[in-house]
Amino acid sequence: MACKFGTYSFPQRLKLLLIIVSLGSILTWIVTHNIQDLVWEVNPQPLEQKVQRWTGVQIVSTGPQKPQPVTPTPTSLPLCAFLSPYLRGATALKFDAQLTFEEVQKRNPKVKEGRCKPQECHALQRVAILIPYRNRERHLLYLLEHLHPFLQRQLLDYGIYIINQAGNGVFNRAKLLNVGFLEALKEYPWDCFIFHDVDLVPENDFNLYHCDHEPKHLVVGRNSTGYRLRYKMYFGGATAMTKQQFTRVNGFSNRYWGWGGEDDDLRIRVQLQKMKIVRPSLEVARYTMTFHTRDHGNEINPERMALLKKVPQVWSKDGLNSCSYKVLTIQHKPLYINITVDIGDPRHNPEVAV
Ligand code: UD2
Ligand code: MN
Repeated sequence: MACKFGTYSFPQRLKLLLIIVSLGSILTWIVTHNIQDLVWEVNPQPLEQKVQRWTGVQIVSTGPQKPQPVTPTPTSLPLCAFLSPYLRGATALKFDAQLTFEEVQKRNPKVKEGRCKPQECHALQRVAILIPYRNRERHLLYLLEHLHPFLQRQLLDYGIYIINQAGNGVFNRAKLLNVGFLEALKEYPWDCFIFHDVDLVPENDFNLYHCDHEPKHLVVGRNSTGYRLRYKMYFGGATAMTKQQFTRVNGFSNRYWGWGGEDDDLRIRVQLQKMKIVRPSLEVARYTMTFHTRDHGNEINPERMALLKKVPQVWSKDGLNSCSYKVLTIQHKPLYINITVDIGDPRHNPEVAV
């Protein structure tokens, strides 16, 4: 029997209309939202379960997982997926001796003045990569070559900062990173900071350059140490901390001039605040360190063991709140932001007197 709309009574027609309108709104809602993200927001799964489910790669972390800090969502774009669909996993790294900065620029047309963000979705975090630097041009080129595509595949809103120590005085990696943190925040409200050596190239893009609910150590293994963790409490090379986590520990100490100790000092600060260090699994947290010998001006710091003993007494007076420096130039180059800074020297430095 044919069913004509005209044969229904007025209340029946009204009911039918209501049902059609509700079904329509449900359909529109489903189409306009990224279901995967909604599932993640409402019912956050541990990272290791998500990675395993999507890729079969297992991530083990030493601490419990919680949802990431998320930047405010504009209405026009959906949130990016926590695990981007563009990730490739382990990649064989090649270092081409003929490579130039211009070539890397050509391969990364979306990068402008060292920054890039996804156009299709709203990034989960705003991430500043801070690289302490002096006179390592080739290492910088290789890092940029690999890091720009890596970070774009992870769908991050990111910027790469080089904090270049002016002059030939003793190198101070930690103080440069404090300067990078303070200066980068003057430009943009970054959520997350990655403190990154210039010579370490990540081999697997499942090593997410996101910050976690606890400070995260990104380098579990590297080629030069047979891909083994150097020691249980090791916190060097590349670490990720939110703005809040880094501020809570008062940043790095400014007092480590020359090689060594500053990474252990930061770890002690983290422990004093009862924070835990989390790490991705060895399978993904792998790096290639481009070969180098010890640089002039970065000789082993003989004071480092004595300094490490004093961390509980001095951390609150020595750090971000006592970091004195003079910015000489800030250049927005195509592939990175270069901050050249005079950080003084160990003899004429107020921090030393703590
Ligand atoms: C280890 C740590 C590093 C740091 C250092 C001790 C790893 C993978 N790395 O690195 O995080 O704790 O020991 O201070 O464990 N740099 C320059 N120019 C210089 C000197 C240093 O750019 O003249 C920068 C550069 O970013 C370099 C970083 O400082 O990667 C660390 O110096 P390094 O590479 O000489 O020390 P390394 O490999 O022993
Ligand atoms: Mn190195």
